[in-house]
Amino acid sequence: MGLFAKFKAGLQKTHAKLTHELKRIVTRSPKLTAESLEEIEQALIAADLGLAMTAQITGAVKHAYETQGGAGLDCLAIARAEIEKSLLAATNGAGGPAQAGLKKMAAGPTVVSLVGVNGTGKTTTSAKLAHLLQTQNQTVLLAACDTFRAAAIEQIKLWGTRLKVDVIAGAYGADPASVAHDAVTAAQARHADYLFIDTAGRLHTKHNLMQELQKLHRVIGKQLAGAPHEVLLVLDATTGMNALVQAREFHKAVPLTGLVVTKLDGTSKGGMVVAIQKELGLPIKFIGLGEQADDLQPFDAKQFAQALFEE
Ligand SMILES: Nc1nc2c(ncn2[C@@H]2O[C@H](COP(=O)(O)OP(=O)(O)OP(=O)(O)O)[C@@H](O)[C@H]2O)c(=O)[nH]1
Ligand SMILES: [Mg+2]
Repeated sequence: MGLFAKFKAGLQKTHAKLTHELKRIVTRSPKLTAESLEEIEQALIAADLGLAMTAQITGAVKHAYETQGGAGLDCLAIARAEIEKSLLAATNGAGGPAQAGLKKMAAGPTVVSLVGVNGTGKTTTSAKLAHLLQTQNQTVLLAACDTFRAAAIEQIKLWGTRLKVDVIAGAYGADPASVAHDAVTAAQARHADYLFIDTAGRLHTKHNLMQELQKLHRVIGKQLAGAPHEVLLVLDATTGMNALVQAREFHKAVPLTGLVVTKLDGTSKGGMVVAIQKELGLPIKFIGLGEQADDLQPFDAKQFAQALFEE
């Protein structure tokens, strides 16, 4: 399957829900009325696009109706254009050299920390990212900094074996910051291009979790200037708008550089990608479309909007 085909297949559920409802509304009443505009609004909200995006789309539909009249008014095309515009606005301005959407430091390893609540896909995404960068001839290392569960260390080691990527790990219960420190040392010694740090999603309390992350980032920041160079929040698309709340909390504790939205393959809530990017102004860097190593794609605003609306 080609890249776009895979992207589209993964977004099929979101696409179906969104376009089916919009088509039903415009087919029934081709002439825009206050009532049909309200229905369009409801459909957009139901697709988890968020209030701000919904208002932008309905505003554009209304404007088009008032200036061009109802004949040939294509609601879907308008929605697609507005979504694309909004996604591009948050994606732009990243700047600097990049590799597959990630910053790339001129010298020394680029350190990428993956954070998020439990079960969102941090470990899987660390492995997928290592694999993606490997296919681009980058040398990569993984750090097993979720030391809170023994199984978490085993899980990432298994990925390492499968992908032939070295995993720097400590003992179960070890200080995550000290494992991260060892991993940065190893990455420097081996001249690795990228180091991906898998972190815990659950500790005794949420306060602990945020403090651990802050400490981990502080420790490696002292060791290597600017590290972690990327802090990616991993969000589970199936949680819909809940992800927005998580994103706000994490962003306050550990300044994020971008988002990864996973499990888009299993949900019709794909619209939340748009809502979150719009509300937080943080770029979505990657999306997860399955459980395999190559089921991760750099986010592409244009393709995303196209996959949402195109037949
Ligand atoms: N369908 C699908 N499943 C995914 C995706 N990403 C991750 N998963 C699955 O989600 C589950 C949780 O993934 P993990 O990577 O273990 O999540 P985590 O954030 O590391 O979880 P904790 O370490 O418990 O905090 C696993 O069964 C993954 O295979 C995705 O993009 N699509
Ligand atoms: Mg994990």
